[in-house]
Amino acid sequence: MTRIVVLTGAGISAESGVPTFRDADGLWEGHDVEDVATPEAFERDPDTVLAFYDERRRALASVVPHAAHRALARLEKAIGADLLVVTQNVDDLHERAGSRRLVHMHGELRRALCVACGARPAWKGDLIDRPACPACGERMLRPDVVWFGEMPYELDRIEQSVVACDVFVSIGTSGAVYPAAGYAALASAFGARTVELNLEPSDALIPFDDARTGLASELVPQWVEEIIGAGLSAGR
Ligand code: BJW
Repeated sequence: MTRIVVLTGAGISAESGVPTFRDADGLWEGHDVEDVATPEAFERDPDTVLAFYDERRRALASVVPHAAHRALARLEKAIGADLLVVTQNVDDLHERAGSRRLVHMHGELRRALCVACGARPAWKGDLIDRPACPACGERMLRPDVVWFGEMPYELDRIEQSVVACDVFVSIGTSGAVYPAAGYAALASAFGARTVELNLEPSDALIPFDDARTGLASELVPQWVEEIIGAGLSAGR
C-alpha cells in the first residue's frame, strides 16, 4: 500500500474564514507574535494572551470545514491507516470534516493545558476568568497550544511516519516554522515523492516533485480524486 503523510497549515483553513499567520491580512497583522505566541509573553501579560486565544476559540463557532478538509477525510476513508494528517493548525476543522488519523502538532484551541498538573482537558469556554482545572482544581489553565521554544506534540510518531511514507503532501503552509518546515526534505531524503498544494510557492528547503498553486478548496479535492482514481497509487 502507498503510505501518505499530509502536512497542513493555516492556508487550508483560510477559506473557512480562519486567518493565516503571515499573509497580508493574517492573524498577526494586528498582534505582534512576540506578544502572544511565546511562554515569556504569557508570563509577562497573561490577560492579553488569554483574551487573544479566547477570542479565537469563540470564533471557531462560526466557521465550518470546506471542500479541502472534506477531501482529506474522504481519502482517510479510502486508505485508512496508510494516511496520517499532521496539522499545525489549532482549529478543529479536520476532525469536524471527519478526519480521525490526525495529529495536532501545535496543539488545539479547544483544549486547555493545566500548568499545575499537566492535564489537557477539552475546553470550549473562556480561560481569562481563571477557571479551575477539572483534574486538580488549581486555577492555572492556559491554552493547549505550542508556542515558540516549546516542544510540538507527538514528534516521534510524526517523524516515524514521515521517514516511512511514499508520498508527502504539504498543504497551505509557508514553511517558516520548524520542525514542520523540515518534514518535506526529510521525507524526500527517505525516498518519498513530495507534493505542495499552496496559494503560492512556499519557502521550502527543497523543491517539491510536484508543486501546484491555487486555492486549497480546489487543489486538494482534485489531488485526492487523482489518488483515489489511480487506485491509490498516489501519483507514482
Ligand atoms: C493558502 C490559502 C489558500 C493562504 N489555499 N493555500 C532557526 C532555525 C530552525 C528552527 C528555529 C530557529 N530559531 C528558532 C527555531 C525554532 C522555532 C522556529 O521555527 N522559529 C522560526 C521563526 C524560525 N520553532 C519552535 O520553537 C517550535 N519548537 C521547537 O522547535 O522545539 C524544539 C525542537 C527541537 C528539536 C526538534 C524538534 C523541536 C515550536 C513552534 C511553535 C509554532 N507555534 C505557532 C503558534 C501556535 C498557536 C497559535 O495558533 O497561536 O504555530 S506559530 C504559527 O506558525 C502557528 C502555525 O502552526 C505555524 C506555521 O504557520 P503556517 O501554518 O505555515 O501559516 P502561515 O500563515 O505562515 O502560512 C500560510 C500559507 O498558506 C501561506 O504559504 C499561504 O500562501 C497559504 N495560503 N491561503 C492554499 N486559500
